[in-house]
Amino acid sequence: MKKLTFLLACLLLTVLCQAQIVEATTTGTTSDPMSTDTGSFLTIRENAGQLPSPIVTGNSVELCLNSRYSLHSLSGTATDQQISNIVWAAGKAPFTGTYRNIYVATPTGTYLYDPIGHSLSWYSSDVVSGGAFAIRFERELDFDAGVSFMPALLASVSLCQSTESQVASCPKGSGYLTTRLFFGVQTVKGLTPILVAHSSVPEGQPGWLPDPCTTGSNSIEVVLGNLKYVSNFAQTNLTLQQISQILWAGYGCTPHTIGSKAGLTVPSAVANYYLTQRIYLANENGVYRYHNRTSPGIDLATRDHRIEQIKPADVRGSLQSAVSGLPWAPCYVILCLDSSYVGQEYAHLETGFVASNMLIQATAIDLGCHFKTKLTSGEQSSIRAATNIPASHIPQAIVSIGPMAALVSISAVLQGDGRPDVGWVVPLTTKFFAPGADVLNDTPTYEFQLTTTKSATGNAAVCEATGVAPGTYDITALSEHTLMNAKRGVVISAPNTSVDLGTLLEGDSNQDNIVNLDDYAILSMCWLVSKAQAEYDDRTDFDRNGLINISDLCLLAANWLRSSPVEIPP
Ligand SMILES: [Ca+2]
Ligand SMILES: [Ca+2]
Repeated sequence: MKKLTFLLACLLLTVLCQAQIVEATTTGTTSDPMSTDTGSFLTIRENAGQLPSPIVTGNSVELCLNSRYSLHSLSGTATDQQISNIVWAAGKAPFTGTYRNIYVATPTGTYLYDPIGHSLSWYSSDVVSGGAFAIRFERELDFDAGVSFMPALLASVSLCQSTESQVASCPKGSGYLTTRLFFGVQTVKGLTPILVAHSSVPEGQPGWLPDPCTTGSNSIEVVLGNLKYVSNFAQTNLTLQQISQILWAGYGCTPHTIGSKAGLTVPSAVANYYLTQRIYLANENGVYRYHNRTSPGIDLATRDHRIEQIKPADVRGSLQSAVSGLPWAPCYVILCLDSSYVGQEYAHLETGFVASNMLIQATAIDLGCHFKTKLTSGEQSSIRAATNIPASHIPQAIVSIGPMAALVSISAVLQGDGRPDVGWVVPLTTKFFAPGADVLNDTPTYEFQLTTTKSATGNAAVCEATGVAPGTYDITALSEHTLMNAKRGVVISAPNTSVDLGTLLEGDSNQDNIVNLDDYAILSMCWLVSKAQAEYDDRTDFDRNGLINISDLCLLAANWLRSSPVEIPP
């Protein structure tokens, strides 16, 4: 059953947004957030377990992160809509182990959640105790449960409309069958954009991080519905603002307090904060330790937001080659646990919380994210050796972050009615420039030496360019003995974009960017010569049919005095 569920869940990952998000009312708020319908669980069962579609609250990822906190005494009754949004979010987390089953314990019994159908099915007569409902996870990795907890927690925060009778939460339950995430419906603190994670380092000084954003223009349900869990990244380094945002989302300070301790974007069992000083970042400038407490960095009553360089060298290549399955990325975050906490369930859960928040935040600011878990002891040693991370800090996961790379499908029409099938297999030089480029002289951002094939429709030569950072480009295409086409202001977005680069004009035998008498001279030297003959010059066999004849002359004549770049309209 677990395997079947896992297979079904894997299918889910290939189908985006099976459970359609529906827009809330025009005010952008929940449709019935104050429902006092005490028969909600009966409604679920009578409707064969189908949950209502999740609603869009309009609250941003950053606002929810900043407002999250745990309430430990939980009570109340949840509506179907509240359960729907929260369990739907849990089901959106990417898998990091071999299986994951999500259960919902309610006052009437425990149900198995089906993320594909967004429905609950009867599982057992175990009822929730100490809250309105609870989510239970069966999984291979504690890290994986942490990854799935966090979207549910943030979705619950986002359901807040007032400070009364809203969803509150607390992860707990070690020693039970599985770790559980409890929810109540009661008085909460509400949403707050007040930023408390300021850097103690003066602006511009080493270690300074700019203030992260706590508002954002996204809606968290939209972000969760389309998490950018990817492994292809563009080779574009992150800005310090992006790094600041990711680190804050993962383990940054928020306004709430737990006793004398300052709270974070993630919950922590008994406010232990297992990852304090255990989060490292590797980018093009070196390796850094993240600090969310003021120097020396261990006083949990303090708040900070800064990085400390521990190695001034780019170790990304070393990491990527040392760790199996680690994608190339412009930025790696290495989540470590103290050796004394390795194997401790809550510590591993917390590692998953941090990774999950980074994924959610990355998605919200249009970056992709990937998790590498199950590091071998050899890989852990290699990571420490490459980074200068202390020996007692044991790497548990690497979070890869960067702009998503796009695969660009390029098509171009080739001239010549008599062109044989093999004549559609041609070399194609494609360049991507910053908009407004002098495409004959400027240095491109990307250059690809590609070979085309004949399209399925038979009327174009097609090829693919990979690893392009999303953005707007001027794109050129050039083949042997053609002029160069240029298409301006092409918007490339991940994961896939198709670009039609028009018809490549034949006739530029000598590749001097104009079709003129010099090209005609080359053609005339081998007039009516075929491929078997010594005089054959493939530079002037424009239609690639193995014979230089009237067809080639007509192409040259048709493009007479045309020159590169040939501007292709958008
Ligand atoms: Ca020429
Ligand atoms: Ca020919």
